[in-house]
Amino acid sequence: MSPFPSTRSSPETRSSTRHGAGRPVSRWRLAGKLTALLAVALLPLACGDTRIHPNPSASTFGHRHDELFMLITALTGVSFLIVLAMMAVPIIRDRARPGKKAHYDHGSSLHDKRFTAIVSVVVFIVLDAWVLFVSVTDLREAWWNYPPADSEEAYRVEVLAQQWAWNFRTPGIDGEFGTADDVVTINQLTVPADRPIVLNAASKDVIHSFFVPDMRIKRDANPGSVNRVWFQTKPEAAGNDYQILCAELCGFAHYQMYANLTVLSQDDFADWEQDASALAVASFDADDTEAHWAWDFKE
Ligand SMILES: [Cu+2]
Repeated sequence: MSPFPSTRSSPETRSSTRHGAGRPVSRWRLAGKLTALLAVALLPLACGDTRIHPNPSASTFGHRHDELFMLITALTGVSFLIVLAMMAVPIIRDRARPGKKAHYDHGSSLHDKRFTAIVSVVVFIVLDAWVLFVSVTDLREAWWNYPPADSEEAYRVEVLAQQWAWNFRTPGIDGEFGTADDVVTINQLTVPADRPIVLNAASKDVIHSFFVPDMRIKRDANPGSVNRVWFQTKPEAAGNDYQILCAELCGFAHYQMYANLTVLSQDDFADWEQDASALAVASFDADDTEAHWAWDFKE
């Protein structure tokens, strides 16, 4: 028995062959419709419609994320078009026509094997290796390039996630965590512009994910461990507010788990920190153990 299906026409294929041979125009009509659909889908891109883009990056290294995203989109997009073209050629060239005899090929000739090997190697080197190289460079030079542990300039924040809110603790004027002047807030984080912001993220309950789309940062907040992430805003971000989201489906009210990030100019921030620390000291209650969460900051 041949492992291949019988090439004898069934009534169904006979009728479709007759249909295709008798009215070849219908395939062109189908191709026309598909092309029109593709054109409509790509129209916003051609018009430069910005609604499909996120906000421009407000952090100093966010553009690297956008460039990598565009690179991957371009590489996969071009590959997709090449594959489509390679499928379209035999579909059109070898379509059913009167007198056209089908040719069966197992694709196992030396030429076919060589072609497959070359395509595989090119795809691997051009797509995978290129994307890997850019990604690792970006990680080394930006996302993993944390400010030094003794950096005076870095502003440190402890982030404690819970179902379904973000708790923030900043060290206050004394620069020490776990003291009376710690500024503790819920769903509101205020930071200085154009200074490295180093965050420690942890969770009280389940896995959450600290996500600031406009800064192009995202880091899981896990129970039982502390994860670091950092960013630095551009100077022009001063005076703006940005969204902080949870990017991990963390339960019933996950969709409500968002906070506000306020970026102040360095002068405004100094005033704000002074006032906030004074308020924290005034309202400090040594017996309120629930409010005294803090950990040794992980540099
Ligand atoms: Cu969450």
